[in-house]
Amino acid sequence: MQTGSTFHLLSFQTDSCCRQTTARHLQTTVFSAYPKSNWGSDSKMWMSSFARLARPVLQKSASPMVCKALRACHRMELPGAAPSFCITPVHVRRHQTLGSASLPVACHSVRHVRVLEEERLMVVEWEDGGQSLYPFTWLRDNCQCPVCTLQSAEARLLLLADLDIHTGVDSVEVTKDGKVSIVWPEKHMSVFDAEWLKKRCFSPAARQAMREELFLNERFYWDASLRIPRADFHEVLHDDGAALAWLLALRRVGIVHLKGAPAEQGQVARLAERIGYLRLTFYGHTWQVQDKSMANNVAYTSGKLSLHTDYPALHFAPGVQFLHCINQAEEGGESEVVDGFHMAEQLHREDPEAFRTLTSLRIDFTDTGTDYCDFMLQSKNRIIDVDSEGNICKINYNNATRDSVLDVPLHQVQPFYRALKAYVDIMNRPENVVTYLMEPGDIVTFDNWRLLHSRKSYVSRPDRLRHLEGAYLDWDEVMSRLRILRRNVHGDV
Ligand code: OGA
Ligand code: NM2
Ligand code: ZN
Ligand code: ZN
Repeated sequence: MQTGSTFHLLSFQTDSCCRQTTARHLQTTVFSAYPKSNWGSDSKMWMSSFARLARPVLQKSASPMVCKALRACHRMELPGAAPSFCITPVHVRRHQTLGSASLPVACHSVRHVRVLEEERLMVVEWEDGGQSLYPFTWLRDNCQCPVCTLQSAEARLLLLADLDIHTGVDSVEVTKDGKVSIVWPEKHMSVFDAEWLKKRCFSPAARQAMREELFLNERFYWDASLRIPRADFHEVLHDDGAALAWLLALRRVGIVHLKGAPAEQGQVARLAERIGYLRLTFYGHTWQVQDKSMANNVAYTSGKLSLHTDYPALHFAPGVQFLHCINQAEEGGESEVVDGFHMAEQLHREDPEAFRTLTSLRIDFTDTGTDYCDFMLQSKNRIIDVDSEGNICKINYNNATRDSVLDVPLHQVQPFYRALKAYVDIMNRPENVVTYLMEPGDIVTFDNWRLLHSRKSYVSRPDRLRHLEGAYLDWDEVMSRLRILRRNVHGDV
């Protein structure tokens, strides 16, 4: 998968004025913004994005799941506040998927089943005319019977030592209740549910749909025109629909403001408990951002913090960050955020050489001190991390903890600085930066693998000490809660 380029698309808002937007208008906007030459190969992907984007506006054609998530999204708007879940204009990553979150739940019936002996494949022909192929080995490995599966744990009992990876089959048939049954040479029998098989089809499209359903990797890229999604703190704590909308936006947009928390310590821990558990680091279970004497971190001063991700001194930086404003400074202390993935993609387009440098060199970070206990961290991280398919997946950059040890060949030192400057210059452009001022009771929740955040310097007065409380979580736990909420709210996944 190439690293996707972005397309300036459409004005997409879920506020009342935009709900009046007609399908025709949206369609025109979407397609006129999309390079015509790409309509052919990508039109399917594009239509799925279109459906996903347009549905909140159209509502009519939405699946029950999307409708419910939507209703929850609308609840995210606060009375009297500016419409919150607005992304105008949106950059949507070209790598879009057939996200099953927006796919209607279909009923798949088996018309016929047969085997290809030579290839050791079972062929399922579906009522809708499509067909799926399943390797014998995979079918035997995934037998769902109580001997092969511990049903209470939904976990495999069958040992790999007992799996014949060259197995044949004796017979296959469609049962009266529409399932697929297989008799194996050792006379063991497996019965597979049609819907279960369909979801596990090995076609690229089915795999992509499943991947999106499980991991929700589709993202909305944004710039300075983003209106940060908002939700009510207490609603998120007590209402599953609101919590689901919060986490969906956190995943797709990367940042959500929660309003209305009590302006006292302990709230980020409550919020973390809504998900599961928080991520302990050397700065404690939660940590207090204040101007401290003998500060063990530049964050604990009143100075400016340039755009950074937290904790690149760890090889596995925290995926999600909560920052709760308990007290704001009288002067200064404003916050800024940028979409680090979008900025990296822009760098790729403008300066591919710099992009290659930042995605290949492993840069040293360090953090030494005492807090929860004493620590002496060293890490080597790529500032722009890409996965095996070339997709940007994590930003690791804090200029304060970037080590003076720079373990790169001499001739790459200057190119490294040039590349880093190019990336930082792009993210500092006013058209890319969203600025806001946190007020007591606000909690900003954001994707620490994707966003870079900063703070302007502030003036601390003894009677009005600036105080934020922070906590980290990891994406595994957040995604786990998101899947459970989706299942509970929609009951169909
Ligand atoms: C931090 C940080 C932001 C702020 O503590 O890492 O980014 O507004 N703080 O103080
Ligand atoms: N704090 C806020 O990378 C960093 O050191 C970020 C972490 C001190 C927990 C700051
Ligand atoms: Zn079995
Ligand atoms: Zn920070």
